[in-house]
Amino acid sequence: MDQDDAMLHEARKALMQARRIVVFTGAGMSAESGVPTFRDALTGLWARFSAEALATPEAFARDPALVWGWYEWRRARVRAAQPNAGHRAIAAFAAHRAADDGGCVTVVTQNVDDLHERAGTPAAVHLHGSLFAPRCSACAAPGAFAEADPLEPEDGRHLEPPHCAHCGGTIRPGVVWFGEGLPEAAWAAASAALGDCDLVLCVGTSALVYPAAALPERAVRAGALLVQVNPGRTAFDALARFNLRGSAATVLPALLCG
Ligand code: BV8
Repeated sequence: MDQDDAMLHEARKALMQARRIVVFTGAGMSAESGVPTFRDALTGLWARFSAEALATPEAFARDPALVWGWYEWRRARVRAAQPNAGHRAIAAFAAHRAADDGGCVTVVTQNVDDLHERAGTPAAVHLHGSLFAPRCSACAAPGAFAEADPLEPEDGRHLEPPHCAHCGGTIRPGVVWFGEGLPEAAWAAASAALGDCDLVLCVGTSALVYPAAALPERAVRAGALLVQVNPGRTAFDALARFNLRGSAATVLPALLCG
């Protein structure tokens, strides 16, 4: 058994012994579904911008059509994508645990796609919102998309956002932009789950964005064990008991369903 297999085997034992597990995911979780990671989503029209520059209330105020076009391009990519074997392994593992009362599994994600839900994880906690929950930037009323199925050109386009049926305000994406606070309910649910877990499984995150990245840190300080799945190095490497260097769709089925 080579070293990687030995580590996978030990990580699996730790998962089997854990009772309260949180799966904490980032953009890498959806990469093998064809959804570009946050920084990779800067192609075509947006290639000259930084993600942090586009995903801000200031950018939307300055050029709503540029930002709305970016989010409709990303929504089109997600609608064309399918959950991968990693998403499905998490959903199956959680269902299995719930069925044989082997403890609870909570999924907390930084992703704004709906691939956890489409894989069968109904109650994923979205810390940074969703691409599928537009709202009015003036009265916060839920908004509607002009097209249910956006057909966005490969290189993107400027696209005027729709207007609110109630107050005529500009509809904005239902995501959390840099400089904005996280949704209170999601933050409370994630803090409670990570504050009380005995194992956190971090998948496909660079662990650079706060306050989200502080949650697994806090869990480890409270005694939880951190298992990481990522082909690259991240800010969580030093915190992790097991660093499984591989992709979500290849490692998670072996780790959770092997
Ligand atoms: C706030 C939604 C105040 C929008 C997102 C403390 C220290 C430093 C900075 C700050 C701090 N506190 C606050 C800040 C500022 C800022 C911040 O963190 N900046 C960073 C960049 C330094 N935080 C904020 O602004 C937050 N708000 O603080 O508000 C406030 C408080 C109260 C009241 C009012 C105001 C808001 C942050 C949320 C921003 N929104 N998303 C959108 O999606 O458009 S963040 C967005 O970027 C994602 O949601 C995600 O969180 C992040 C991207 O990170 P990852 O998901 O990790 O993805 P990344 O591309 O970086 O890495 C991919 C990883 O996957 C890599 O490791 C790679 O190796 C791996 N990988 C690749 N392929 C695979 C894989 N892994 C597995 N399998 C594969 N196949």
